[in-house]
Amino acid sequence: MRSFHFDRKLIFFLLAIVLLDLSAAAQQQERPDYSTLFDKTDVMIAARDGLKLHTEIYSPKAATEPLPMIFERTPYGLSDDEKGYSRKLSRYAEMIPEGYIFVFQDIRGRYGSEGKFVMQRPIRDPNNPKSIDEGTDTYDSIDWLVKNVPHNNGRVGLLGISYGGWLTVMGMLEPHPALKAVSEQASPADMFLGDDFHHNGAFRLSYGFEYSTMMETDKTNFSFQFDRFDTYEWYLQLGALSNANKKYIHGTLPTWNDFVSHPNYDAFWKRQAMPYILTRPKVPNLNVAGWWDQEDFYGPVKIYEILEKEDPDHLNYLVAGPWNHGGWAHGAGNSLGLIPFGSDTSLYFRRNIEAPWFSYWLKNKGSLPLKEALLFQTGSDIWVQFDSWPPRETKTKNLYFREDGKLSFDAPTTESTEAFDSYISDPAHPVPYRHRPIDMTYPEDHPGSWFTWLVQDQRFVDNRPDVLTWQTDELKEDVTLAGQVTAKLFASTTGSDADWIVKLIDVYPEKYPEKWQLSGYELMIADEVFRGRFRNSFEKPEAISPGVVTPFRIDLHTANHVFKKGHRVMVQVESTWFPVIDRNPQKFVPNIFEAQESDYQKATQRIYRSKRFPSNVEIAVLPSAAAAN
Ligand code: PG9
Repeated sequence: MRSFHFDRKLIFFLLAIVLLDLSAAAQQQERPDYSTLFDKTDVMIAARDGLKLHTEIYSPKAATEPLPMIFERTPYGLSDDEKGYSRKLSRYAEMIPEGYIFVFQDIRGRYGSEGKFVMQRPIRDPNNPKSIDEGTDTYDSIDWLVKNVPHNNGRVGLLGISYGGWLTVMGMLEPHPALKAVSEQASPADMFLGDDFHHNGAFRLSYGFEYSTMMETDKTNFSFQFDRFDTYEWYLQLGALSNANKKYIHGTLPTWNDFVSHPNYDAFWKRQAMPYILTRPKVPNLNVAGWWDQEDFYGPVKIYEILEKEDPDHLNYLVAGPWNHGGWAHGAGNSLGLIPFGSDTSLYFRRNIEAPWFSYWLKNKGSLPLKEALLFQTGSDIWVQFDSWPPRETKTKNLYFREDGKLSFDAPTTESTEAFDSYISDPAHPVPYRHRPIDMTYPEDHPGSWFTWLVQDQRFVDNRPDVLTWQTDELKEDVTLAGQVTAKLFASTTGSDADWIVKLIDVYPEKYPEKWQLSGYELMIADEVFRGRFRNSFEKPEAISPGVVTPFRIDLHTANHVFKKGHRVMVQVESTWFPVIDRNPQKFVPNIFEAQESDYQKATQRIYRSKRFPSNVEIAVLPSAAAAN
């Protein structure tokens, strides 16, 4: 293991920009000398328990009036450049000209701040006046800032991405009166059901292992030293999950130990899950999500949904764009991987949404940049305003799995209950989730394919016998998906537990002159894994009865996408997605983290497609008139 005394995520962004987005790279190279624009003050702010938090304050030299403060808290370091100015300033290029005081802070136990880091520190006991949490640290810091930073106008905006987004939510639960606007961006909402550590109870192995190693080995980011480039091989050789502690981490990582001790959706997961924490919004909040966010897409959409339930003052808003995790914060955003979007979507967001959002609430300037929900529609590459998300005027349609690999809006008519497609799922040869070699999640020296795996061409698994595919004929007209996608499988296994991975895919025409490389491309629009043991309850897993046709309902979340005329719609089903998802032993054991090598077994999976067992993917479709608006 080796230490990195910089913000790896920020460094990734710089690398990614160079390789993926040349115009943004040019911008990056022209990064201004921030020491000519800002005076920097380094302070240690005391929280209510006396513990001190390292904080950097950047005040514009040219200020002519009191200014609001933009506050960002992070566990990843402030990443100062050679002049001691935080590289975080570059992220605010579109807001800097408007005049803000920028404040960046290391959270408790990370980098320059005192104390002990606790992964997603639980909310304090409100009956104990001495208790602290990230919310009180935010409150105490804002209190100090408004009283002590010269020439501030008494208003604070709080934002952050991912862990920073989660910190933003913590800061808005009991907001300081000076907190006037926030933007939660890609915050996780539920680490058991849909964000970084598990999806529907299935463990995100590579992410869980590499992230807890990175965060809990030292105060600064650590990087696990793999002995090979292709981590698919490494995780396969790791074998049963119990080997991680035995061979490598020896019980030293609290988060890993929590994974092992809490294999089900128990109080540990619920106490940090947003449905159990959030009530009504108390400050204006702009939720931001990326359609191809490889870490936390579930989170911001869920947070928006929860806050929307009771929002009488209309404080809750949503933006979603064609981005990966945090992709809106850097670069132009005119493409992701090979997929072009026809315009600079990230720049558009920063200039036309994010900057006006804060300017409106913190400076009383301009008007609100969105009415309710502003979502980029992929496939047609346009921004669409919605007055609710998901929209109310959709109809559900079902894409049924049919014989000979056909996918159809017409339900199967066959009476035979024996109509099914089948494959053998072998934990010794799991299906890779992105094409190999699978480099580590956050590589040090190159951007890595973690950041774009959700847009990788799914043809890389076409030749696998353990991946089933159904697809429609060429569409005769556009199909506009706007809202919920749900897979309804009728499946059986010869094992007593099974994972089901379902992908909804847009298949480009075989000849695609607009961009030849995209001819026949298979682009994932929605995807998810479901761990079969949780089909009746995430709290109490149950074995699957071998050989019995069993229904599984899998939430593939929402999407806003046009399957264009001439494209096809495809669904793929498989039972492994390795190593982002750990291998299900396929034999029911009480705790998969304690499974033995011998518990992992092959299983024959059947996906049924008869009148009685009509496996399908249900999509919310906008009628054509509404779609055209
Ligand atoms: N996805 C990261 C994370 C957030 C919260 C908890 C754990 C991991 C991140 O990008 O910060």
